[in-house]
Amino acid sequence: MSRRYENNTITEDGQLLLKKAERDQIETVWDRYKAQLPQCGYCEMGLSCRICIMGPCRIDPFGQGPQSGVCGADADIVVARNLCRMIAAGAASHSDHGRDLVEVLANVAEGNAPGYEIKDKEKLKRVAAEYGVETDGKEYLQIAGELADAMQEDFGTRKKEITFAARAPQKRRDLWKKLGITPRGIDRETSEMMHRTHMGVDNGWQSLLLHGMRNALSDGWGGSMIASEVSDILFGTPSPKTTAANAGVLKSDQVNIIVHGHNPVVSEMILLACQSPEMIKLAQEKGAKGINLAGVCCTGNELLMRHGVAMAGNHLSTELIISTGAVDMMIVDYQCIMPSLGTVAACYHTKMISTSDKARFPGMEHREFHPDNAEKSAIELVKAAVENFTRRGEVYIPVEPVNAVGGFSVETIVAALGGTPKPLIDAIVSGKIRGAVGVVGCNNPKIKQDYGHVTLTKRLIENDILVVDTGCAAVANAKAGFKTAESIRFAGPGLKEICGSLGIPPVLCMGSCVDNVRILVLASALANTLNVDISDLPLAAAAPEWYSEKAAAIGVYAVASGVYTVLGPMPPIMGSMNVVKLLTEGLNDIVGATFAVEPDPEKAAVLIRRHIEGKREKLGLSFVKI
Ligand code: SF4
Ligand code: MSK
Repeated sequence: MSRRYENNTITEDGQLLLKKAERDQIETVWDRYKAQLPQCGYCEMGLSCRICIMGPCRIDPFGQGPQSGVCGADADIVVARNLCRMIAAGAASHSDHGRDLVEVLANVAEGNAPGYEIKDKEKLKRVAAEYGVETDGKEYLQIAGELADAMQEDFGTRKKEITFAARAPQKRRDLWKKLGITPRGIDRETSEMMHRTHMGVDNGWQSLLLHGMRNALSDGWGGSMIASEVSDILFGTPSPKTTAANAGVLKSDQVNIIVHGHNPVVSEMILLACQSPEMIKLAQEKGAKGINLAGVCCTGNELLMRHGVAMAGNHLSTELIISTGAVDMMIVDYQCIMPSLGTVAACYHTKMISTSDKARFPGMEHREFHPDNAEKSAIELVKAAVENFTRRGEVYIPVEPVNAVGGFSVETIVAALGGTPKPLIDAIVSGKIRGAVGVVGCNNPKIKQDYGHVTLTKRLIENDILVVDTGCAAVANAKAGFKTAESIRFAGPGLKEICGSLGIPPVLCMGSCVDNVRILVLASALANTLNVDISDLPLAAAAPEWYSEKAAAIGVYAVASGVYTVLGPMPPIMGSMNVVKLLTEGLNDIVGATFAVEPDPEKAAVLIRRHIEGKREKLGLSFVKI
């Protein structure tokens, strides 16, 4: 295989499909990245500002040129403002996804969402109780309606604290209160962030960053947590499912439909339509053996968690999956969908469909999904995909799929432990498991695809550190074969023993990007059992290949919740040493956790191991000096 392809991705399917894409003269994300080089140094350092029309302005990092923008903002202010706007955009994205689910819940309650139902009634009651909704003697649909109303209030109504903040350990909540960063309302914190970063409002780089934490917390303990919980209520709380991953999940003799994006509202209906006997019969009439639904990115993770639907790839795979020529239809909702996909699809027979009123793409047909028409639209789309099967040309599916197990919700993990997190704590105390790390986030062409996720995960599990993963990292680790019962061979002796006795892999898939909140809930359960704060635990997070504003918000809510977080790619902050020092050192004294940036996953593994052993030492547990 040419070095050219090996430099872009570690995956075999990716390398083979890159070769095909080149032959088919398809421009990919790697070609476009190369064409952008060298990227703007001011922007990379966070030193350019285009917030107002007196600008755009640049601050000279070498001290030779201007040291402030036209308004007088210096490097610290410009860098902090830019970072805070990233956080606001990320928090808005995941939280707006959460709002869409609440609207579906409300429509189900009103009987306006045919095809949708309340799948997890017990969870509906549990969550309703957290919101103070009386459940005794009420019908489920009434509870659903009242819960949807109460959740809507978390978005906009003036409050002292959003509801799910009560899930955090008391010590953490007290700290947030002391710092004045308790999230009050989901939309409110994002809106205030945009206000503060307007020219002439908050020009304290420290106070801006403090509010950045509050804004991110409103996502982690608010919008995203609502998204995960309502998804479970509507579509079922995940439990372990066998599945498969990589481009080999496409089938040459079946109609292949790919769902891409984030929100399960569309993909769940597409799944039902694919299972319809009428559609399967139609597919057979057209010469196909059946209908094969697979996912890419997080909407795929949602289906994998609840139904074991296979994953064709992650963020950087999306163009390559189309270049197999085997995709009869790709249906997208929103987030992380490259605007290039329509152009790639035009080279093949693939039909591209956009479905959200807030997300349009060039080269895609727009078929808007709403709760009242979703069931009918899904059938129409699957029918169109089946009919498109007959237009297929040459198909190239270069690899066999890799088996995996997914679907580890907190409920499942606790059930596997016998109904309480105590066995996990015992394993940590005994040192058989040294700690746990959330490996999360995207792909980014600046890092060889999947190299960061897979290398870091491998190093952690072989050192007896349990890995939980989400998002594109979860797909990378599935493709790498870390998620079957046999994968315990990659684990160190202690982790191998524990996972072997529980029958679970050493890398547990906890879902999509919004499902990072499941990790927060698990961390809180561990902290509460031990009566300590999250920051006292031997835990860490890593986003080895992140690219997205949503990942910025996730990283900030992880740190603000007390979790040490190692980023692969450098965020645009190098223009201000004050901001860098605060994020990588100063936050330790403020929230008990910091960021580190380390693009080399081998070195990131050492940083994380050192951190975990340090926490073990502080807790009085056996520790190793690293
Ligand atoms: Fe320039 Fe200040 Fe306007 Fe930014 S806000 S563009 S630094 S004048
Ligand atoms: S899809 S946010 S590329 S993880 Fe959630 Fe993947 Fe990152 Fe999107």
